[in-house]
This record gives sequence, C-alpha cells and structure tokens, in this order.
Amino acid sequence: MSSNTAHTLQQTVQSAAHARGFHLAGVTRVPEPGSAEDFSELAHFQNWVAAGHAGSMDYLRRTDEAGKYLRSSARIPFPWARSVVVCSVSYNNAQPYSVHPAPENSGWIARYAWSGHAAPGASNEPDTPTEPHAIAAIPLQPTDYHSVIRTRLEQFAEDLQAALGPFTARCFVDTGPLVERIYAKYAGLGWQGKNTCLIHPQLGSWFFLGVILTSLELPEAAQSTPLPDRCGSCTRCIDACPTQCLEPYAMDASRCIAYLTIEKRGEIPEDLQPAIGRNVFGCDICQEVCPWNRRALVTDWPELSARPELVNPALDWLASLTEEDFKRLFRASPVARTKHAGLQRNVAIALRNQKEETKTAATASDPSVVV
Ligand code: B12
Ligand code: SF4
Ligand code: SF4
Repeated sequence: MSSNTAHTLQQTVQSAAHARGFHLAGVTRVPEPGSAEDFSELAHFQNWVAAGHAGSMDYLRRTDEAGKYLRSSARIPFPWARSVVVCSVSYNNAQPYSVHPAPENSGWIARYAWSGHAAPGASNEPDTPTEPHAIAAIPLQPTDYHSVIRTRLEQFAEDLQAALGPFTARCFVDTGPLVERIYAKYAGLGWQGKNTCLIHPQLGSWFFLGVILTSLELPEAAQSTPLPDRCGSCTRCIDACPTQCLEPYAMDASRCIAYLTIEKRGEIPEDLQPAIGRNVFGCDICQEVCPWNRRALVTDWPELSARPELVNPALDWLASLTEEDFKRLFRASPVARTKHAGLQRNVAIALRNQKEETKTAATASDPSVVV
C-alpha cells in the first residue's frame, strides 16, 4: 500500500465512522505477540492476573490450549487478525456527579448505565437544546450500550468492506477477548490515564469503545498516531478512590467498587463495605475528579439519553423494588447484570453506610460529646 493509499484508508475510516455517528475512530495494527512491534502494555497483563487483580472475573483468565492468556494478544484468539478499527461513543449526559451535593438518602448508579431511549412515536425529546435530556414526560425505555453500539458498528464494518474490498471482520463492544483500551490508545483515541481509563481532550473519559478486528494488513503509514499522556503530576483519581485500589496506571480490580457492585456475586467483604458509600451500581469517582472531564462533550446519541429516575435514585425506592419491578425497569439495561439480588445487596450496604454517616454527623454536632 502506498502512502497515498494509506492516507485514503485513514480518510475512508474517518468519514465512514463519522457518517455512522461515532465520535472518534482510528486504526492500528494487531502485532505478533512477543514481537518487537508488540504493545508493551500487554506485557503487564500476565502479572496483573497472577497478582489476583481480576478477582472472580474468570473470563479475564481464559487461555488457549498452550496456556497463553487470550487477552495478552488479539492474535491468540483470532490468528487472522492484522489490524483493528477502534471507535468511541460518548455516553456523557448533562447531569450531576456523585461527588456533587445530592438529595438526602439517594444512591448512585454509574453514568454509563443510565441509558434510555424514547419509545417509537413518543415525544420526550428535550424542548430546547439548553435542556438536554430534561425530565421526560414519558419514561425512556432502557437501552444497553452493547447492542446499541454493536448495531452501528456492524453497519460501519459493512461500509468499510464496500469501500475497501472484502476482508474478514469481527465486531466487539466490551465483550471480546481483548484489552480494548490498549488498541484504542494506539488507534489514537486517547491516553490511558492513571485511573486506567482512556482519556481524550474533547471527550474526557465518558465514552465507550467499539472495535472491529480485521484481516487487513496495515502498513506503518496507515496507522493512527497515539496521543501523548497528559496526566502530568496530577494524582486526583488515586487520592479520591474510596477503596484505594489505584496505583498510577494500574488497578486492583478485586477492590474496585465497580467490580464489587456489578461483577462480584455473593457477599462483599465486610472491610470494603463502608468505602462503597452510596454507590449501588458501579462507581464514577475516579473519573468525576479528573480535570479532563470538566468540559467533556455531551452525547448526541438519543439511545444513550439519561433516564432521570436513575440519576441520584432514592435508596428507599430501590429497596422497595420487587423482582418483577426490577425486570421491568432494567430489562435490556446494563443494570440487569447485577441481577435483583445483587442490587438489593448493594442497596442494603448503601442504606447502612448512610445510617452510619448520619450517626457520625450527629455525634460531631453534639456539644455534649467531648473530643
Ligand atoms: C474487566 C473490565 C472492568 C473491570 C476492571 C477494570 C480494569 N481497570 O481493568 C471493572 C469491573 C472494575 C471495570 C470498571 C469500569 N469499566 Co470496564 N471493562 C472491563 C473490560 C471488560 C476488560 C478490561 C481489562 O481487560 N482489564 C484488564 C487490565 C489488565 O487492563 P487495564 O486496566 O486496561 O490494564 C492495562 C494497564 O493498566 C497496564 N498495566 C497493568 N498493570 C500495570 C502495572 C504497571 C506498573 C503499569 C505501569 C501498567 C500496568 O497494562 C494493562 C494492559 O495489559 C473492558 C472491555 C474490554 N474488553 O477491554 C471494559 C472497559 C475497560 N470498561 C469500561 C468502563 C466504561 C468502565 C467503568 C467506567 C464503568 C463504571 N463506571 O462502573 C469502570 C471504570 C473503572 C476504571 N477506573 O477503569 C470501558 C472504558 C472506556 C474508557 N474510556 O476507558 C471499557 C473499555 C468497555 C467499553 N467497551 O467501553 N471494568
Ligand atoms: S471506579 Fe471507584 S473504586 Fe474503582 S478505581 Fe475508580 S474510584 Fe476507585
Ligand atoms: S485525575 Fe489526573 S491523574 Fe487521574 S486520570 Fe485524570 S488527569 Fe490523570
């Protein structure tokens, strides 16, 4: 491929991605594992898993017959893969953060899981552009980013096949056996911050990734350029993490509130329960304190609008939900992953934490208590 053709490939990817509504797109190679071109970050994967940081997420530990971790290179599960097109989609909505003052006795559901869409024919689009996704008259129907993005990603892959000629392609949103953020970094979609999230100067870190693995050989000239790391001397995310599970650029996921409240089944270790605070599904703290999210783009994907009832939800309301209510509210929503029992477990912890906090506040303001 000449540098001219390489340039055309980049342009084709960018314009086709844009036409399908993706906020960013880039291309990078899938290097041979262990070769001089391999991505150095992937070398950490084995130690990370061996240190127990994956907790009970067994899917991260899957190996091939030779015992190699599938996620240590996309070429292990997909030997035909030569390049990857990575896209990002903002899920940010103009709504408060969990670290902002909140209504009394409210819990927190992670930003990415608020998504809903107006039912066909229903008119609950915002009245004015200055009120993005304001209180909807008709409840938004739950949506799940996996299927929402995958639909457009598959159309995008077909657009590319039509423009570039036939090639093998596999689309993944979250669930493929590869460390998506590393490929996204080399595809120029952002740098991996000290909180381990991918960050982009305009999108912040409130975005999802979608990847198209391809069999297309990619010459040097056709690859996107990675962005420089702009964390500098900042350590806000590390300082703010309630369970102290972050060290610069690496996470002990077995202690992360997102893992504990979404992925972990059964009891949550008692010593970690107070740090969960009011988080009942996921956690946004290390992103909320990040200066790169102060002016992050707000999504224009109607399928990723915020369902108002999920922003600062009342804990009593969540505690009262029956299994039937849970299914109705969270069918086809990311929240379904924790199941009714998981949500009830998390709500019980948040209610206990809130009670403890009220007790501590009362003691602190009682003049008869001598410190
Ligand atoms: C497992 C998983 C989780 C786990 C573990 C997270 C983690 N940091 O690994 C849990 C449940 C905790 C989680 C949480 C969240 N997740 Co998640 N998750 C994934 C998933 C499925 C796999 C990630 C993975 O492979 N982790 C393994 C570790 C090793 O990877 P890593 O942390 O990126 O590690 C690299 C570096 O840290 C470095 N490294 C490792 N050790 C060391 C040591 C040293 C010394 C150094 C220097 C470097 C280093 O090398 C590693 C690569 O080998 C991906 C989708 C995918 N298929 O990739 C989504 C994904 C990463 N998650 C996503 C999201 C949105 C979230 C949450 C925001 C959801 C929420 N609010 O609750 C949080 C964010 C928390 C955070 N600070 O990262 C997005 C991230 C988008 C973005 N902008 O970055 C992804 C890409 C899904 C998607 N398709 O959009 N997630
Ligand atoms: S998501 Fe929450 S618990 Fe997990 S690393 Fe970030 S701040 Fe810590
Ligand atoms: S809070 Fe600071 S250190 Fe953490 S990811 Fe953002 S810029 Fe980097």
